[in-house]
Amino acid sequence: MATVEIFSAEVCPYAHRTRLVLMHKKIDFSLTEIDLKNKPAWFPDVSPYGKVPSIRHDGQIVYESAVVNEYLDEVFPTPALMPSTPHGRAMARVWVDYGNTRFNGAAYKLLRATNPVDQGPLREELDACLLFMENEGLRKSGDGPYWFGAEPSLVDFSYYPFFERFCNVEHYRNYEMPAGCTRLRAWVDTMKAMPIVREIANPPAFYIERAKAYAAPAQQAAE
Ligand SMILES: N[C@@H](CCC(=O)N[C@@H](CS)C(=O)NCC(=O)O)C(=O)O
Repeated sequence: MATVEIFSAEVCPYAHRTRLVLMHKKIDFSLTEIDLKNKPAWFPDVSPYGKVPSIRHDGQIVYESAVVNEYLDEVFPTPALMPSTPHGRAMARVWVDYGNTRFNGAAYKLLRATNPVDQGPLREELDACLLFMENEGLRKSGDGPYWFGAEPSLVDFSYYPFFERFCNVEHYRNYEMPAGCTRLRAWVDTMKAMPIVREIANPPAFYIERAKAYAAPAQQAAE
């Protein structure tokens, strides 16, 4: 039996985060794909919130991707995915939180806004989030190519899945990252080139098709 079981869904960026952490650390794991539209009756036993990802390790369940990833980093300490100083770790948690509470929401709100009148302020909100990540994050945290310098961290694996899905706002909202986000663009390229990222990456068409139901419901109804 594998050391860790992950309950996952291919489409889910949060599960994608944890899959990358498991792979980067070369943890022996098995993956159970959950159909989120038809969850198995036993799913609440392994995921009390009813969401992916969750993991089972040593007979115990851990859920919420940010918590799962820190748990994995603690239990399987090499290669370390948190900075070595208390302040570095605090900042890593700030950036994971920024993704969860601000950036991810801004991107999804724009994608879900089918009314063009609503889209203007949401574009500005997403611009502001990306510029904040560029200027307060990448430009202040080191020379790259990863978020905190030469080695990847939990911050890199927490953000990357949302950038693999960035094609959705580009496709459905004709959105472009602000021109000033040069470090962010270079960071995306660095992440996309990682062998583990490439191993499980999906092409833009995979995400664009799955986002259609909420990003372009009229288009879907017409088909
Ligand atoms: N805060 C959670 C979010 C996880 C999440 O929203 N997962 C979605 C799929 S992307 C899910 O399982 N949704 C099923 C549901 O809510 O019924 C985490 O970081 O793990």
